Amino acid sequence: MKIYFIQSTPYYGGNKLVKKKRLYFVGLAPAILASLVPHCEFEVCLETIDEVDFKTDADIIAISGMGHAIIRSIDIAKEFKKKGKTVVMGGYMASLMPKEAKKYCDSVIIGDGELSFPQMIKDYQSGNLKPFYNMPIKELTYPLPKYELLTKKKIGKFLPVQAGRGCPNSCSFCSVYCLYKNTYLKRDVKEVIRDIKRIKELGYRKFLLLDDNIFSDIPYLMELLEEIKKLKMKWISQCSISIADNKEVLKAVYESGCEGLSFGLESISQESLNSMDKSWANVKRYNEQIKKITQAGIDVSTEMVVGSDGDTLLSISKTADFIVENKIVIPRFYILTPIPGTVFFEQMKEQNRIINYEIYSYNGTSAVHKPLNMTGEELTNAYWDLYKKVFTINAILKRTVLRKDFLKHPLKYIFYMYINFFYRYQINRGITPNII
Ligand code: B12
Repeated sequence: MKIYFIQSTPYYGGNKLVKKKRLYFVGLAPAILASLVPHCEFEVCLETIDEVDFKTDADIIAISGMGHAIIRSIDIAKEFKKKGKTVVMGGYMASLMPKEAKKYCDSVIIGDGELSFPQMIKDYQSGNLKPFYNMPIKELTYPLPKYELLTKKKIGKFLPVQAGRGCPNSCSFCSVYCLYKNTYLKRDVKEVIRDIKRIKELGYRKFLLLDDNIFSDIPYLMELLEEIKKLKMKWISQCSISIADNKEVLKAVYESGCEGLSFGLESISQESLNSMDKSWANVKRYNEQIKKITQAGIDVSTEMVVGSDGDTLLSISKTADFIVENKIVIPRFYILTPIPGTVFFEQMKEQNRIINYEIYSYNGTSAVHKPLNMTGEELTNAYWDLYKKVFTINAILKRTVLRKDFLKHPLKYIFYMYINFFYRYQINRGITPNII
C-alpha cells in the first residue's frame, strides 16, 4: 500500500508556481503522518522544491495545503481524480473549508490527523472510506516522526519539532483559533526531547520549535528549556511579545540556544488590535518590548497585517518607519484576509463588507474585504508600497548591518541582509515573502 503525500506550493501572478531551490523551513505533517502508518510505503513531495509525479503508482494521494496554496492543492486533486486515483485532503485550509475541499477529493480529514489518518487508511483498505473524518485528539502524543523523509530533500538547516498545538488566545482573524478554539495541547517534555535528540542524531544542529505560543505556559516552557539546554542545539520559534516582560524566561530562552523569535505584532494601531480581539497587546509598549528581547540576545522578526478597522493610509505608511526604527531583521506583512471559517470572515459577511468571494483571490496580497478607512484598491496599493519602503536598499542596510552590535555578530547580520535581499527580489516579482 503506497501513499503519496503532496504539500502544494502557492500560485503567484495568476498561474505561476512559487518554486525555490531550497525550502528553508519545512512542516511536520508528512513526517508524523508517515509514522502513524508504518505498514505503508510513504513518499513525500514538497512542491516548492519537488515536481509532482502525476504518474505515481501510489494507491492514495494525500494532499495538504496552507493558506492560498489550497488553490494549487485543488488543481492537483482534480488532476489525480481525472486519472482515477483516490485522493484525500487535510491540513489547515481543507479543515477550515471541508465541504469545498470534498468537491475535489474522496475524503477530507478535519484537524488533527493522529487518530483519523490511520482510521482513514484502515477504512480505505476495507473499501469503506468515509467522506469526512473529524477526530480531535485529547492528548498530543505521537510516534517518532519519520524525519528521514525530509532530510533527503533540499531543505535548510532546521528540522521541525512540535511542543504545543493550538493557542490560548482568540484573535478573530486567526486560523489556529478557528480550528482549535482555545484548546492548547502540549506534548510531554520527554517526547519533545526524544524528537530533538533524533534530529541531532541525523546531523542537524538547529530546529524550528513549532508552537503557536510557547510563552503561554511558563512552568512547561521552563521545564522544556532546561532539557533543551543540555542538548546544545540552536532553535527558533514564535510567541507573544509579552515574553519581553519576563526577564527570567528571556534569559532561560536565550541560554537554551534560542536565536530568534517571531512575533505577530499585527499592527501599530491599538484600535486595529482591539478590533481583532487582540487587545491584550499594547502598541505603546512595542518599542520597549522589542528592545528588551533584542538586548537578551534574541533576534526579532515580525508578522503584521494591514487593512483592519483602525488602519488608515497614514498608519500603514508609518508602519514602515516603525520597522526601520526598531531594526526588525525579518519583517513580513499580509493584507488582513477574512479566511472562510474564521470569526473575521463571519463579521465581514454580516457587515456586507466582502468585496470578493472568489477564494482564488484570498492570498493575503490583495484586498478582498472593504476596509473602513480606504478602498480595497487603496489598501492593496498601500500594502505593496509598505513592502517596497521596508525593503529599499537603504532600509535593508539600516535594519541588518548598520547597527551598533554589528561587529559582535557580523556573519549573522550579513546572513539577515542576504535574506532581506532575497525578499526584495521576491517583492519586485510580486511575491509576498514568507520564511525562505
Ligand atoms: C512550518 C510552516 C510553514 C513552512 C513550511 C511550509 C511547507 N510547504 O512545508 C513555511 C515557512 C515555508 C510556510 C509557508 C506558508 N505558510 Co505556513 N506554517 C508553518 C507552521 C509554522 C507549522 C506547520 C506544521 O508543521 N505544523 C505541525 C503539524 C503537525 O500540524 P499540521 O500541519 O496542522 O498537520 C496536522 C494536521 O493538520 C493533519 N494534516 C496536515 N496536512 C494533512 C494532509 C492530509 C492528507 C491529512 C490526511 C492530514 C493532514 O495532520 C497533522 C497531524 O495532526 C504553521 C503553524 C501551525 N500552527 O501549524 C504555519 C501555517 C500552517 N502556515 C500558514 C500560511 C498561511 C502559510 C503561507 C500561505 C504564508 C504566506 N502567506 O506565504 C505559506 C504557504 C507556503 C506553502 N508552500 O504552502 C497558516 C495556514 C492558515 C490557513 N488557513 O491555511 C499557518 C497555520 C500559520 C498561521 N497561524 O496562520 N509555513
